Amino acid sequence: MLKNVVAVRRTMERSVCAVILGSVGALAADPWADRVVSYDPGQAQAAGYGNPMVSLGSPERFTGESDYPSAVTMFSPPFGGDEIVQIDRGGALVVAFDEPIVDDPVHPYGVDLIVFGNGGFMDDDFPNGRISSSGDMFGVDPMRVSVSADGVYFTSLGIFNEGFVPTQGYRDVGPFSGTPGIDPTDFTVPVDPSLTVADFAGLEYAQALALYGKSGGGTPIDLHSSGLESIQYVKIEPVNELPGDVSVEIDAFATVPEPNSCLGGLLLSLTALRRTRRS
Ligand SMILES: [Ca+2]
Ligand SMILES: [Ca+2]
Repeated sequence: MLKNVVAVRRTMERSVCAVILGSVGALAADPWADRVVSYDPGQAQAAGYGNPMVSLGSPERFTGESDYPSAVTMFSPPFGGDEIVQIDRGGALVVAFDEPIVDDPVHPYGVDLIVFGNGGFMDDDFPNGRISSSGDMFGVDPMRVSVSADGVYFTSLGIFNEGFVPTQGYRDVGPFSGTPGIDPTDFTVPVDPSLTVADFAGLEYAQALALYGKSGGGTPIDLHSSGLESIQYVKIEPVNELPGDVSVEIDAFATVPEPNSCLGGLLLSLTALRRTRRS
């Protein structure tokens, strides 16, 4: 439901200042999706949101560079056509990772994969950042997530909420900061998957941030129900059996690194390499 998101953004009246962003380069190994295998935009994908390559690489930490620059926060999700890709009714996006994503029960909360969309909380006290007592959100859409080890046979993990928990790019920025922070969140740390919208309802920004910890949000996904030891392919589809606008927007995919790792992603890839050699 992209239109609502853009509409909300366009009606926001706030100071706009030009920001030149230095790129935040990924360190060493890469926890993000590496290749687009296929993309079918579906029936009525919104113009300007049809580039699946934007789902590769890191989730966004900053958005709206050309018109409404803002740090990505729980109130200010990414909205650019160079940041998110839309999948409408009947469509699908399939991405591949170079390294296997392992179903590892010792991952935090058992979460192995995190999917980032474009959901956000409505600000009940704009621009100070307070979630309404009913937890009103925008951009959140149900999505079907399927996974595969070989790219041929896919197993559905079920339906998840794209956009919940909203992406948070930094721990030290205001709800609509026009400049990036200096304390980035960790997009490979999942939020507690038992969190619901009700847990956020009525919270002030700082209180809601506390529920993230170091996490940058995203939809936390446990691969366990697939029955697969590891996977390398992820498919995202709208829930086509629902009426109305079923479109889904995807910013990025992240893997959760092996625990007890001081170098996080680097060791994740070494582990994957070792497993590959053993098999
Ligand atoms: Ca969405
Ligand atoms: Ca993106």
